[in-house]
Amino acid sequence: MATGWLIFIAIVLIVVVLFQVTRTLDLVGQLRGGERTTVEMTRFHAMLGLIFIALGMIGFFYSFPLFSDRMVDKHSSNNAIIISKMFLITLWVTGIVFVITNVLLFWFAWQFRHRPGNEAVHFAHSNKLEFIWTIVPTIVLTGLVVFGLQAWTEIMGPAEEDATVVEVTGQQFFWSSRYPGPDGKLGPRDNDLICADNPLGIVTREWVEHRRVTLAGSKKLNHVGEIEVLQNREKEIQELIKQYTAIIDGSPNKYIVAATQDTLALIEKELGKIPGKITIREKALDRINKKYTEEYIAAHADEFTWGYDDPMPSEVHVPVNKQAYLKIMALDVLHNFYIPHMDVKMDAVPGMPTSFKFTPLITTNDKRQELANNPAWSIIEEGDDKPRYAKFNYEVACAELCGTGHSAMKYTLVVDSQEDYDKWIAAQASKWSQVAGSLKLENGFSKYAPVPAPATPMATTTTTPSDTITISLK
Ligand SMILES: [Cu+2]
Repeated sequence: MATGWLIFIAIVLIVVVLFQVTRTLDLVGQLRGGERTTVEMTRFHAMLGLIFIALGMIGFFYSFPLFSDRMVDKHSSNNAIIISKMFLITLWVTGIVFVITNVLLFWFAWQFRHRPGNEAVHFAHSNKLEFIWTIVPTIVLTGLVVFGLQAWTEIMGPAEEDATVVEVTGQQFFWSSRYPGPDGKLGPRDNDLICADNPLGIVTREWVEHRRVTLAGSKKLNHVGEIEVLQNREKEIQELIKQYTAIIDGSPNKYIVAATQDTLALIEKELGKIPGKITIREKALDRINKKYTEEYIAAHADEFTWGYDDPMPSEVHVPVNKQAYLKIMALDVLHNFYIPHMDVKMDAVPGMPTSFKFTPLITTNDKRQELANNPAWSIIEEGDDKPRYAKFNYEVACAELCGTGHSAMKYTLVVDSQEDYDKWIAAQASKWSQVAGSLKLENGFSKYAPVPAPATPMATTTTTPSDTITISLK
């Protein structure tokens, strides 16, 4: 640190000295007058330019080996290799152009400096020059774009047949993941079916009926739907407004009046929002009723069973050295699924599924072993019993500012050996089939019976938590 400051101060002093020398020469020249001084000054300045570019170039090339260890981490995925290859190609091309143009710039200033009898050539236009400086960059840039497109398709193109498919969904402020179960198929999703019990809106016969019941209510199940709850709340507030207004008009106590006015303002605000909430639910119910007719359900009977066996684990696991294909979605605002170690980053956009693929090259365990050699990772932090490397995990971070909880929106990626992965996914699937089994229809529709919860008029988003369905709420 101290050396850095010393070098900085030395450079500043050299600049000051040069400035003073120039000024002195200038003043001496003014005293002497005439052409000789101009020639000397120009020569001096052109020389400074040459020194500048020479030192600059030495510094430029010296910095590469000096900082190379800080530039790229050891590659943890094939994407890192693809991207750093592209980066190196671009660096070489632009580096060569940079060196040639800058050396020429200062060399020309030296070579063609003012000298007595030296006349500059003037020409207004040259087709040949225009042609050269249009064609050469065009060819070079086209080449770079083609390399870029190649890298793009390698990361974004269709996945291999046997790739591990994972669906991740971002919402304020967490990630959830879903795997195709033993049937190898991810169940379809529908945002209209999203409720507290079915946070991803997975489409099965039961979830469709569940959402109908939670929206419209059911006499048979003794359950009041969300729409009715809201309507009741609306009436309740209107009644309260009358009572509060009477208090405000009639009370002689100014403190009671003020407090009542505050409460009144709050419930009026709530009342203002209710019609919008009702409309959203009515529209969703309308779409559900129009779409999921008995004929539609019968025609898609197969598809509607895919969702039963899809495990939704609390972290993403993928096997090493095998392609992983990630389907990315968002439920509310823009998020971004970013795994720094794997060099993958993708926006999660509501209403527009995105995807990418990558092949992890080193398991989490091997990465820990690798980090054990790094002094910074070998320390045991206060309050811990293990060194840092033992707790290393590939971290997924939301890379799109998405609200107040953005910084906490993290997730874990575990790269397993094929053997470990097979065990893990089998355990997930069997765990899931036990709970999801209770969702399946046994003797037709009547088997489905959400346990009705007493409707609470204060709650505006009441759903029916039921023994058979809350399992998806992990
Ligand atoms: Cu986010």
